[in-house]
Amino acid sequence: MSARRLFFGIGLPEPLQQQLVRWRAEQFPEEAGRPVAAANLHITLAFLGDVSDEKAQGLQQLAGRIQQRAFNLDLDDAGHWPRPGVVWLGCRQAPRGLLQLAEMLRAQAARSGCHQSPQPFHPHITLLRNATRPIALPPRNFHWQFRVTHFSLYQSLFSQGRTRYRCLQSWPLSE
Ligand code: 2AM
Repeated sequence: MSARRLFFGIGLPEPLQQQLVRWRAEQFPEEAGRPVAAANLHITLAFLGDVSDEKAQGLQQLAGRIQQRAFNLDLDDAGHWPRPGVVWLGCRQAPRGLLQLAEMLRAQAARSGCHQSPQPFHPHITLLRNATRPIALPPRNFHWQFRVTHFSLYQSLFSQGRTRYRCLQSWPLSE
């Protein structure tokens, strides 16, 4: 049976992706880690793993029933997780709408048999990978805000040494 590697997430507006990539190039030396491609910058809400088409359909139906209001997201925090080698951007105070949305998707995923990490949800945008060595983080004088008006289901594809995320379906949040 075919299975696809899927996750629910929030994409970033393209101009913001471009801004973040420019800022990252100014702030981090090349040897700090492997930069994530601009088009791949996103926030994961629930990682599903390898999922059959049948299970994916069920999860898509459940996602369509979620009723959640749009919210603003402030990107004003950054950090480094040396063990997975991730440098990330996030928010000092995650909006309640974001936490509720992730909580619902993660609960639906768990009930559908997709293993969910027991670690608390820490919303983040991965900026650099393979960043396992100590690194100086930029001063926290940055702040971007964007409005989250929808969430999406993505397929993670890996070919010719590159990861690409394909958006399979999006669901609007109410205004
Ligand atoms: P990361 O950026 O912190 O690595 C697609 O792989 C997305 O799902 C990434 O944003 C990744 O988060 C997230 N993810 C969460 N748990 C994962 C896992 N067990 N394996 C791979 N990716 C995972």
